[in-house]
Amino acid sequence: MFYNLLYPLHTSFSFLNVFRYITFRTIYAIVTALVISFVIGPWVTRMLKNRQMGQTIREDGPKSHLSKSGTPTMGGLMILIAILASTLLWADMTNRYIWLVLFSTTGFGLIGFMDDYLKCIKKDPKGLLPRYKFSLQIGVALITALGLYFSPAYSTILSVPFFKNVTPDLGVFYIPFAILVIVGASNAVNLTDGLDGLAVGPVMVTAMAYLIVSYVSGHVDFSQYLLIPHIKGAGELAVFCGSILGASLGFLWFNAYPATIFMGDIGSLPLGGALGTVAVISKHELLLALVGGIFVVEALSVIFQVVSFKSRGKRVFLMAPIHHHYELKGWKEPKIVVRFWIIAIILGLISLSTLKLR
Ligand code: 57M
Repeated sequence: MFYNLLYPLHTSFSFLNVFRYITFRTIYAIVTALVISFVIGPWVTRMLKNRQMGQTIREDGPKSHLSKSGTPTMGGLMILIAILASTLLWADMTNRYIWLVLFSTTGFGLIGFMDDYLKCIKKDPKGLLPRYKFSLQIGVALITALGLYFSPAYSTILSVPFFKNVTPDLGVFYIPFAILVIVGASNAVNLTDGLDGLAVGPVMVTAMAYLIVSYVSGHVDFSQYLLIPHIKGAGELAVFCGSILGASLGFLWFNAYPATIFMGDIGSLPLGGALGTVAVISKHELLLALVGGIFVVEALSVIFQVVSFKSRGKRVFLMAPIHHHYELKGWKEPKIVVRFWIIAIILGLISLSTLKLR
């Protein structure tokens, strides 16, 4: 909004020219989202506590979690407010991709809210039934994918990490593929969100990586130099990724072990959906599986566990998702979380190297 309101005045006030730069606006989007999270964090926590939006802890999980009972959940509300406000302030609001990603983030946020509302306010332990949750997720992702598919000059060609000459064109099948990436990312982040700070750390690493990817994809010279697809207008997504980064960092202040707030589905579903949408728009869809490798491993651990238990009657892990396996092996929660972050950072660095290694 600042870009749309202030930049046009640069002919009279030359210092306003600075609003033209995506780098400048991205840095301030990070700072704005961070400050919003810090400022509203205590208020959101108090409000959720007063309304008794406390987490009920399952008895069959690791016993160390029982002491977390009553921790306010739905802290994702502060993440969402910070991301949306900061993006609205700093992004170019005439950019189509910004509206698409805001739509998908808000859509997944509403689905998460419905689930949390049923669980925490209506005290229905099942929450939103999986078939409804999944159908709504597919609906939001479908609208996002169609919005992209019908964007002018949008390409349905995939870029494959490490292989610049492998460029399959999915044509109309790009739509289900995009849905798979967006819905998959949303659910994988949700499954990862089971220890203090566990999901938000890799979310920040992924947002940082896509901040860089979308900036270079949207830049004519950088994209040509790196031989990556040039997506006109995708650079603005750096501002959005900056908002995710700032909002998540602010949330981590409260969610760090021992957490005083959990994000709930209202946080995990939109964060994953947003990252999936950015990956699709910036045409680095497959890279998400590498940079978000922690989310992939968490989701795969559940799939292997369920398939193995159903087919052989045996478990692969002591408990799935995999972070519970390490808890039951006796690792302390902060150790698991920090080690998963270290892996996420390494994966983030490897992912960025694929921009050059082709
Ligand atoms: C959400 N949510 C946490 C919190 C958070 C199919 C099955 C594998 C699904 C899976 C599941 O339900 N996953 C999705 C995981 C829950 O956290 C809440 O949920 C929000 C995210 N949606 O924001 O509001 C608990 O996680 C802990 N937590 C923290 N710190 C945080 O910052 O400590 C969360 C955030 C919280 C808190 O204890 O209560 C969750 O784990 O429920 N189900 C499971 O993960 C269950 N696994 C399982 O049943 N495995 C089976 C099969 C089906 C694969 C097996 O291995 O045999 C475990 N979940 C729990 N207890 N709680 C089982 C035991």
